[in-house]
Amino acid sequence: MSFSRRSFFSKSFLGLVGTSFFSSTWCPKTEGQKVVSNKTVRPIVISTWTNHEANNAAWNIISANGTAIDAVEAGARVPELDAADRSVGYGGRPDREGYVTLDACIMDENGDAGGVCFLQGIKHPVSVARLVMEKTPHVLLAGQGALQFALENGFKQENLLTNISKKEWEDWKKTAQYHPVINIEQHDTIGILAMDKAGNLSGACTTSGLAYKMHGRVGDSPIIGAGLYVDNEIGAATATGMGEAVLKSLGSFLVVELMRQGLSPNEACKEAVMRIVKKQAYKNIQIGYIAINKQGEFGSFALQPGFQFVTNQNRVSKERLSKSYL
Ligand code: SD4
Repeated sequence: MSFSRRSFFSKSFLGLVGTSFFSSTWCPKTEGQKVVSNKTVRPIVISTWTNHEANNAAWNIISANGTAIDAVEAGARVPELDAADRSVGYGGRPDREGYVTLDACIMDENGDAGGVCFLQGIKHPVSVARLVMEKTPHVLLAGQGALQFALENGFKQENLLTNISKKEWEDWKKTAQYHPVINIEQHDTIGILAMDKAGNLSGACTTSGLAYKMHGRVGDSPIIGAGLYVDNEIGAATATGMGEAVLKSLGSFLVVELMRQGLSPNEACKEAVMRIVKKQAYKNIQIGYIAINKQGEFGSFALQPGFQFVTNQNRVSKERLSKSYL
């Protein structure tokens, strides 16, 4: 049986809140443009690493007056289906037992969120995450339960382990040494954030996680506040890199809270990285944050050199190199 999140909550507290808090701060300027706190909305899409196609898919939705939530889902679906992206979805590197296990989450302008973790055999975990958000009273479904939910909702179970990922895993098993590889590929885990023409923010994050991780390991990417956080009043942030470090610092939530205190997206990402530097062993891991605020400003910061991200503020996606601590 599936529940409707909206009917579940509307009978409780949503009804008491009445009309949207946000709507009172928005007023139309000219057609297709709005003002937020007297500043013109500057729609934007930003994503981790060099996922130009993902960004462009998201931007196409934004530019056609679509919503940020539709845009980030469409963007995240691109690398999920791309066998050449070895850190996301189909073609992702398996865990040490040879299973491709997927983590994803999504969060919208209402503060609603959904996620799946340790999901196997489903090509679009981000879309399952969106259904968790929209059709259930829960935020996170794991493993077999997430799979069951996906199958009940029309997703097909398929083999996601490609020949090349299988071959590499078999080679890895000869030594079976586990150590993180920094910037393993330049088309790594995708975290994607968007602001639409109405000024609303959303984000998504999807990954096959660390290559050759322990079976059952879940990283930061499906965890709201760690791999992704969106607060429509303030901004949005997402993370890539060693999930354990992001989980221990609740990094994306931290970035958004730092922006709430007045830091720019760049400064907030930097401060979140510095928390890891201060409190954790950081020399052999990579962490990269990207963030946007309500004014459409973006920023990033990484622990190690080499972290790239892509922005769209118009049709053409632009690749950028993040500043870093080391
Ligand atoms: C994880 N944060 O599972 C993910 C991995 C990642 O770039 O972002 N790789 O820990």
